[in-house]
Amino acid sequence: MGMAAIPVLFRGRKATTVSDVVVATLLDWGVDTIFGLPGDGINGMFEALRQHEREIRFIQTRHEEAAAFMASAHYKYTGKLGVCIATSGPGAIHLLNGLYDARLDRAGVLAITGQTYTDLKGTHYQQEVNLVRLFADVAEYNEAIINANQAESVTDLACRHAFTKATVAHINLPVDVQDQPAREKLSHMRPARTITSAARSRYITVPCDHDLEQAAAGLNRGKRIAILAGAGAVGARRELIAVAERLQAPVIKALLGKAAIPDDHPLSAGGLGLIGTLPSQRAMEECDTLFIVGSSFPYMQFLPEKREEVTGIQLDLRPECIGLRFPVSVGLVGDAAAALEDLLPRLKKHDGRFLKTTQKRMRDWNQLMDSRANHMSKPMKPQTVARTLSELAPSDAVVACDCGTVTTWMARHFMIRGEQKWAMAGNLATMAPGLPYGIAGAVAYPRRRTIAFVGDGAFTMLMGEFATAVKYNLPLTVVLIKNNTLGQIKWEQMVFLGNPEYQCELQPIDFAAYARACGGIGYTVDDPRQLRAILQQALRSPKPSLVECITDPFEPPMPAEATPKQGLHLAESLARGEPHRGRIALTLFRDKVRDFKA
Ligand SMILES: Cc1ncc(C[n+]2csc(CCOP(=O)(O)OP(=O)(O)O)c2C)c(N)n1
Ligand SMILES: [Mg+2]
Repeated sequence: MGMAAIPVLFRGRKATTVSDVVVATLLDWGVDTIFGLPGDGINGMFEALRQHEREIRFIQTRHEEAAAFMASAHYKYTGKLGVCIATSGPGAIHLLNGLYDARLDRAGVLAITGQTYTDLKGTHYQQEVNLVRLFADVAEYNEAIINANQAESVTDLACRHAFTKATVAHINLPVDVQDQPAREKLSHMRPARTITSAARSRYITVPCDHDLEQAAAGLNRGKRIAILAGAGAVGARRELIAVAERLQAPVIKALLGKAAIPDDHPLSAGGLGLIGTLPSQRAMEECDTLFIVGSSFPYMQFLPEKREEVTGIQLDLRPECIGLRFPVSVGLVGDAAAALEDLLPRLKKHDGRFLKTTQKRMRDWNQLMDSRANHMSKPMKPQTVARTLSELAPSDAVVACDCGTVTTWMARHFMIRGEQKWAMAGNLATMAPGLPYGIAGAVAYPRRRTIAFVGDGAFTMLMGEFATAVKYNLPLTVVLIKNNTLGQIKWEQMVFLGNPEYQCELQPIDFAAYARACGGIGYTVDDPRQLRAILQQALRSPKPSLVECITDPFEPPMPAEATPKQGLHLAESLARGEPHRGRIALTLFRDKVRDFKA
């Protein structure tokens, strides 16, 4: 195929095949990194990528799911389009979980997949899966390229959708089409050819004056204002602080908004929800005005209960999200930084009583958290690991967190400061992205240290990617909480349902030895007195490192304020034959005694 093809000049580059056209179009969109794994359904594209290897860095993963997570994280950390590529059938199927993560958290990702030969399609040929149908739910733009003349426009539009709408786009290329000459005879007379371009516009959405006035009036009437900041507020730290300062409003952070303002900032009331702080919960209960900035925080039971008595005001980039979780009287549609800047001069300085109350509670809360994290006895507490890591992490560290009890420990005990970046799979809340996110962070920021905080269950799902980190010699440290259990679910079975745990125990793995087997550096620590020195070493390691932290499996990730019903459920599960009831009762009792002291 394609031997007789003569290169054509395409956007200033030589293109011989359709694959060259696709790659040249990606370059035009500023794509410099691509994550994936080859296969016989996508080899034409790989030849084009090989020819452009100096312009696009290829990161070869061990599993396509990881490639999709990396593309998602690439967008989350850098704001640049993430691209992943996989072969037809199985490779493409593997991408799906990572693509759903991107879709749910609004990360701009393009997925490129292969397909069987056009003349065999529909004949039950090997690896034939209808990928356009399969991707229909996850990809907002979703097209097969079946004709050479489509390649440019479809690739342009896929990039445009993914990038400008922060969503998932998918293009699917049959094997034979990948190798076709870059230009075919036109199949129709007029118009000659659809012309698209990679021209990007730098536009900023700002709310209109009328809405800003309304919002300011509502906020100026408020006596006890709470701000809920989410992912949309992350790029607007300066503006958010200025507005919160003027309103004397505590800033409560949804987990995706953890880096919106530093955790040690006097305005911060920490996180919200099951993994949140008590002061933020109290502020939600007591506020008369709730200002939501860039968040669609899903757990509505943690938002003010007395909806009629609380004025809701919301700022979001997407008009369809206004009023999504809480009734609002004013919706500001726009970019958080620009809108907050426009809002500021219209706001009057508020009285600081409500903020002071929250700040006093935060001091108590932080003391309680310190007491939970400062344990020098064995078994080591997972909180101690998160807190010590927080103290040692460079102020420009790139941080990734997986899903599990590890999320609670990081949410509460890792204090974001300085220029640290923070990402995780928020809305999909899937296990396994921790390591791939860490890799994507380290690829994008080779001069910083990237830290992936993961559980033993989640890490095991995509642990092959540690070899990827070694292959590219990335400045990555994996901090692994080894409790030999699917901790989060164990506690949910007990505390939410009152059942004894079932199928949560994990067969232990020597993860430090595994890290070394991959060619990286592996440490094991079970003594909190050695933790600091080992973490320090790992964070400076010249090769990718993994610290396996053996921690207390009986440490419960309890909500800031457990309900009596949850206590009852736990008691029930113990009574109904929870295998570890003795240890659990003891741990809980110790926690209670400590809390009283604190
Ligand atoms: C792909 C996937 N499967 C299952 C779940 C349900 N789930 C959420 S957390 C969790 C346990 C995680 O265990 P581990 O990684 O060991 O972390 P730990 O909770 O022990 O800290 C499970 C099974 C999920 N969120 N995603
Ligand atoms: Mg675990």
